[in-house]
Amino acid sequence: MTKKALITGITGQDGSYLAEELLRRGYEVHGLVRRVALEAPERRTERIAHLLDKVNLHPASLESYPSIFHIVSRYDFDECYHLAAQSFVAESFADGFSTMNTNINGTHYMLAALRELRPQCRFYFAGSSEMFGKVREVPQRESTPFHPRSPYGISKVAGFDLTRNYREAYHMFCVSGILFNHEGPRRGFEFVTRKISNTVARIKLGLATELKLGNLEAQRDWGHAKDYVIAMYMMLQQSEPDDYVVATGESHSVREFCERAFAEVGLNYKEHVVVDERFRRPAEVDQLVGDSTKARTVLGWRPKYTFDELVREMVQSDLETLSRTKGHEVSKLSSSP
Ligand code: G4F
Repeated sequence: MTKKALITGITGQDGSYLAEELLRRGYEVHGLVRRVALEAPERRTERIAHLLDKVNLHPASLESYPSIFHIVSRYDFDECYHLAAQSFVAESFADGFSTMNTNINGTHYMLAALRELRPQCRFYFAGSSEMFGKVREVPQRESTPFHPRSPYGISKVAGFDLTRNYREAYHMFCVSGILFNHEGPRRGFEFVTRKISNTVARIKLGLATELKLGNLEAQRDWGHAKDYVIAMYMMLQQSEPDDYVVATGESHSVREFCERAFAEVGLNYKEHVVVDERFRRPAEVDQLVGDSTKARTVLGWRPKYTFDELVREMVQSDLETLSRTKGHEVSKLSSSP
């Protein structure tokens, strides 16, 4: 029988790659989206524009239990991937209350609705390496204690604890993926990798001259989102529910990311990157690097993309998109009277 999956956050980077992966595997894919997304689909469902006739979108809000309950009551879901969240760490410092509300209550609502209506549905929670925060050991693995450093990180620890509690208390198949940073050409512009790749392309095309960044020394374990959604799927196919770290095991600084991205188009980052204190955070997570031995041995997961391939794909993709737009603008200008 065709399996039914529900993805919250289907319009985001991970949701769009996951929807593609599940459709490829023959799933009936449902997505929970905010009503505004359905009202302005050309902008808000951009990442899944090519899938719109293949997926079923349902309006609901993570802040409203009745709206979630209603969707869950209508379909007999086999799997639920809960990816929706306020996921920008800097924004969580600006408005910690909204981040906590959406991320903690939203997760609790999903779990409570599933427990009530679909206790057999397998549940994936998008945990984060931000939960390790001020890291207690290097590299970080499943047993590393959490020490979150932002309202976002705190909300993810709460979501992780809720997920484990539903597993232990109600014997539901609930798992958390502790995913380290995962990027790609569909990444939002507010995150550092996309900010860099996009600005590099703009500088190359003469549309900008400088790139303003905060902490250049922060180190992250950057993988490709396409590889990471496969790990999510694998976690829900196991015989027993468990939590897994998903990471490449390689760490690079923001500075190194800049160096590689500018080099990709033959430029020197030192001539364009400017440190702007406004982009520093009140509390920083200095170094993240994951040990994904458990995911590699138990799930058989491993990343395909290297760091260089990731940076290249992001820069080239932005260059192509912007060149097309720029070409379009130039031809519009030359054809105007
Ligand atoms: O790209 P970022 O904003 O990602 P961050 O904070 O590591 O969080 C991302 O990964 C987590 C997984 O570990 C997710 F849970 C989370 O939802 C999100 O996807 O920042 C990366 C680093 C930080 O140290 C930041 O301080 O880059 C540094 N940075 C330096 N200048 C900057 C900038 N970050 C941003 N966004 N913008 C800057 O101008």
